[in-house]
Amino acid sequence: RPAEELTIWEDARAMINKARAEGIETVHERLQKQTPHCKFCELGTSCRICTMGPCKITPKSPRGVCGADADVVVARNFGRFVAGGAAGHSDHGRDLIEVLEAIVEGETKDYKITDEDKLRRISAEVGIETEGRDIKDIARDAMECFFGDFGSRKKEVSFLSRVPQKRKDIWTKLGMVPRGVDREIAEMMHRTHMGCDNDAPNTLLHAARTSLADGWGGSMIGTELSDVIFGTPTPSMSQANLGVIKEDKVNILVHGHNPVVSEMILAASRDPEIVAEAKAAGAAGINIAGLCCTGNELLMRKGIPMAGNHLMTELAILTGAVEAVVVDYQCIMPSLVQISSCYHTRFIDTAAKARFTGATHFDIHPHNAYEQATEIVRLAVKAYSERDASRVDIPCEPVEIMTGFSNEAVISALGGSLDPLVQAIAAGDIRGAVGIVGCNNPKFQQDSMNVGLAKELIKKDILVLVTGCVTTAAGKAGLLVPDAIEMAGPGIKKVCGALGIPPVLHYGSCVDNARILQLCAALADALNVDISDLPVGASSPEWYSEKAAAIGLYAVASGIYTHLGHPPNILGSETVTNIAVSGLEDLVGASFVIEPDPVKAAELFDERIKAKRIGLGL
Ligand code: BF8
Repeated sequence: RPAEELTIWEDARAMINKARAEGIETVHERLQKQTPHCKFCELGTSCRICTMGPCKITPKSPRGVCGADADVVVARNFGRFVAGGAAGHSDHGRDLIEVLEAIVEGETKDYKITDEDKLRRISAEVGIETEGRDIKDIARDAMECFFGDFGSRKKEVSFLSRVPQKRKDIWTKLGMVPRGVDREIAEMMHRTHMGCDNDAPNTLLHAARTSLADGWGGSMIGTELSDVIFGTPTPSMSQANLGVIKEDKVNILVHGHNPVVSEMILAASRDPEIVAEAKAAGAAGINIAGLCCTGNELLMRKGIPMAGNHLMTELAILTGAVEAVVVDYQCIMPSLVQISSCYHTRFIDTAAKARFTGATHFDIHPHNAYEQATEIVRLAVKAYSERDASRVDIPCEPVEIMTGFSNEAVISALGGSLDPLVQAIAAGDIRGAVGIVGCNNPKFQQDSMNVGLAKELIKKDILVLVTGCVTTAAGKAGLLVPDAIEMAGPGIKKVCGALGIPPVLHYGSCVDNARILQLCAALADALNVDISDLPVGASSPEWYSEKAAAIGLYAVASGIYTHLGHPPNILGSETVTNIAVSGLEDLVGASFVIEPDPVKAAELFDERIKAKRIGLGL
């Protein structure tokens, strides 16, 4: 298919065409070779859970060898899918606790507690005594508390202290209170073993519980401790698109999710000795740019520019100007190793749990992180001399973006409380808010829905918050700058114009969706209602990953109406599908809605928000 059909972006089109001219395969060619996909897998009706099978459910053979019908098979598959996503986010969160542990135990000089106030604040929230105590003692208690949230000895994860009582009551009634992160994930694996949970609705309730352990547990811990260790984001300006890669500099792209590695690469790139080495090699300096969520982490806290989102990761290397891609984990296509090998690009992996055949491995831990990072940056400097100038093509100039909207930053911009936001919502200037989050998926024209939906919503005076890969999409579309109010309705224009902020706010990485959960909880408390009563929604238009499914489900289970651009692989069960798109509404006050057209999706949000505003008497 022509590049114009695959993506809305000029920089991506140029690189797709370059790949084709150079005979380099990308995700788009591989998708074509994999199409048509297995129908049973698409419907969720193939089962590979035991060796009496594998089975597929058909009209002629409506039960697997064990006797499971389509409902059970689909629910089991979906449950494990969500558990995979919850595990990814939460294991990331655990890595932050381990860094905090290394700080507390004096095992690292490379990391420190940067935001002591935040550590005191979140510790108090989870019941730790903070008054008059040394910060290291508080940190030790926080570390123990959060490690405990992963285990089996608690009745609920600690940040449930942030959940409105009405919501907690719903979860208690449904047996959905998340007790421990690892516990819910392990129990999901247990329940979906042959011969356990053979009742689809019951399996789905536990899938929801597992996702809540992610959103209010693993992800929230990840976000909050990242702020404690690396600083709580404040608004700043940066740039996005492939134009952030600089022809005259040593370019290092950081890719993956956890700021633990990328922050060290950034620090090492500023080491005067290494910068001098880069200059001696003929470069004007060292340039760090982000991809995907670790890019979001550096963008939020340090204003580091964003080279691209998920479907830009292969294409960024095709500029021919990337000396090194340094990865931690998640959403890193293994194809990046092959594409790097077509150029002088060094592909470096850093996590024992995410090794890539053909990569150069650096084993990064809290005690050696900075020293390893300096070696990595030096490798990139060395690679610079091997760059083939005739193959370099940086196809555009970067666009400006505003970033750094943590809840703390928003509250401070509002003068110290959420009241002005509540008033703007009550007055109807801001009619509601929708978080647009998640991925790219080569099954869709890249970013057409991510951008299309954001544009439609702000026109309707619905504030948009973006995280994950939607960030770069919104940024490239010019939506992340204060001037973008010109594309918004009159109410948003008035409120965001007065505050000097964009109508689309960058709220961070995918684990940072926990920030949006916290904001919703605070708004519900301010209005003395449940989260499901708020005029808010969530959307993941172009999602692909297990993590996005976990996010979608914890949003719904938290009472937030959630739109997806395409369904998960559940359509083979009417029972499961009906629960997802309507049954959950009765149980948790929100459900999923599937709509591939961004204009129609915006209309659905509009109707929902209208109804919720009427419900609140607005
Ligand atoms: O966690 S948005 S493609 S990079 S899964 Fe992955 Fe999706 Fe991007 Fe971040 Ni989130």
